[in-house]
Amino acid sequence: MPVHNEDIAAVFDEIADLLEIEGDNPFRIRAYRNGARTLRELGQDVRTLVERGEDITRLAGIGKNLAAKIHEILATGHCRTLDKLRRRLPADLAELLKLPGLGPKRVHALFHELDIHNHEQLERAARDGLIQHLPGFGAKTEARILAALQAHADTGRRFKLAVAGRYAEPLVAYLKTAPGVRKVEVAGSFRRCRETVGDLDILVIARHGRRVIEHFVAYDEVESVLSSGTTRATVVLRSGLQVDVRVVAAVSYGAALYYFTGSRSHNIAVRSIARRQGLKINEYGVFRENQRIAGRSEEEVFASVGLPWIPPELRENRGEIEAAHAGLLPTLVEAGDLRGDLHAHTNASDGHQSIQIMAAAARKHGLEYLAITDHSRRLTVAHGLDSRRLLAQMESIDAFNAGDHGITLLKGSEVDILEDGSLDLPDPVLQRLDIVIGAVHSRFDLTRAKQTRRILRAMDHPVFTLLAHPGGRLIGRREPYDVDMARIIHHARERGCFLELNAHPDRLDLLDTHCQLAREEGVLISINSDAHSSLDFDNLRFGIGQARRGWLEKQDVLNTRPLRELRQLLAATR
Ligand code: DGT
Ligand code: CA
Ligand code: CA
Repeated sequence: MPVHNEDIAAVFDEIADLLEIEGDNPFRIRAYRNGARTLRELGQDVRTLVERGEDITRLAGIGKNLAAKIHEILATGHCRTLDKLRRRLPADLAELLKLPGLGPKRVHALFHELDIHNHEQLERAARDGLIQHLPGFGAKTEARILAALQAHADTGRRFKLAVAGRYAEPLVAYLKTAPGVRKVEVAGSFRRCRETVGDLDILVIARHGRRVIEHFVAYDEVESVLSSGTTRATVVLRSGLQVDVRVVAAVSYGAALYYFTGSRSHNIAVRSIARRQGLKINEYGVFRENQRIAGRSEEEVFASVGLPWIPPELRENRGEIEAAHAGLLPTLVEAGDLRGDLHAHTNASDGHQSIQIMAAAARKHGLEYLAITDHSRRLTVAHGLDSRRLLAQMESIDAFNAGDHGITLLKGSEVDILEDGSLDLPDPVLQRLDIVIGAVHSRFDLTRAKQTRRILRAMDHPVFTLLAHPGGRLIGRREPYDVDMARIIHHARERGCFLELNAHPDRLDLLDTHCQLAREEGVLISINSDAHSSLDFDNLRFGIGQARRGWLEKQDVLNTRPLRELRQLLAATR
């Protein structure tokens, strides 16, 4: 059975979770998490590297111990350390970690204090009011746990876009090797770049459907076949991801791609326009009476109802049809438009690499400038920088910029916004930076009024440049904090500062709808990688996808500006 990076990363994450629940050494726990992250972000399968005999300990975060475990998992499909941990702890305990708001520390308390190790026991204890009395919990947390259990029961599992991509890519390559296949494309929410996808919808052009379907259901990652016919099949992969494959003829391809790209509500709106024109749209084509008038390409389908082609990311029935009619569709920002990245970490705080290595990687990614923005002192878990260390880093950056490296580094800090809205470094130090990113990393539980006031106050600081990950969510793990985002966007405009769209696939924060709002208000958005390693610049593409969903054009994005212009804009915030 092929083992993917994701499988090994999941093993490492589970080890880290279980160690943390047991209360093990934080450094050991972090080593596993870092290893998992490296694997997830590696551009190729680690299996290939190992097969080629390469030394994988040169990867960031992979030491001797983790390298040995990777070899073990590749060779045996098992990891004895994990097996042992699992035997020591109840089997379903790790499931509790998936509930928003429950980290290993809390699960540790639930397990050791109340002997809770599954959803049912948790729900019973929460209903009985036992949880609010545990140290580190409270009535609010208890209520939130109940709500999370409810939400968990309601929604099936969704996959983060980046994770779904890791399964989609090899599967698409595999389908292309089926007999008679001319084209394979992923439609659905994946093509619309939604932050999470429920299932993959794959379209194939081929003459003989049956052979393609036989090939598909024989894919070695298929766990179960839910349905299978002559032109379509639905399977579940070992990862739990469901995949629909449909084989269509070339004359219908555009219509099928259009139909299965969705969204549902966009399709319905366009179909009613078609109906008014006496046309019928379905996945086989556009028909007048029983005559097919379009269907080969999406452009043809749109043109048949009098519309220009609409980019998939906009197809959410949020005004794109009206805009298309009026000739007012935005020219969406593209990956190649980015000139720099304004949020990156080094090994001075919780990043993995030096300033030099990060700069070289950013340059290789085609960027002209990179802001080094390590954490401030308050974030001790991330080894945040105090004034002295930050000043020393600024000197290294000056020294770097004095050389000729084909990229300019900007001096920055991701400074904690404290509970009262003040910033976690003294003004004289902040004033010497090119860029000050304010970030909320604590007290996510403040009331809406207090959280909003806290952030507005931080933005009022004369050196404040931009607000990091404005909503504070971690997809599938932590809900955004409660805050009046419309007010924050409006305030950014008045104050003349910027908002970040954090491109990390676990964040994708600013939300698409808030990007749209920011654009309407004229607030520039910075699409930032928040890179913690040299591989993370690849994540910028997810930020681009999200920005496109938020209707952003090149001119709406701060870091599409050349350095000179950027400097002027930064200076104007002060
Ligand atoms: P997901 O999978 O939940 O992330 O979201 P989608 O958008 O990929 O939804 P999915 O997989 O259920 O269906 C794929 C596309 O097929 C959907 O975006 C639009 C189209 N579609 C599915 N069912 C219907 C329907 O009942 N009416 C219309 N108009 N389109 C549909
Ligand atoms: Ca889907
Ligand atoms: Ca589907």
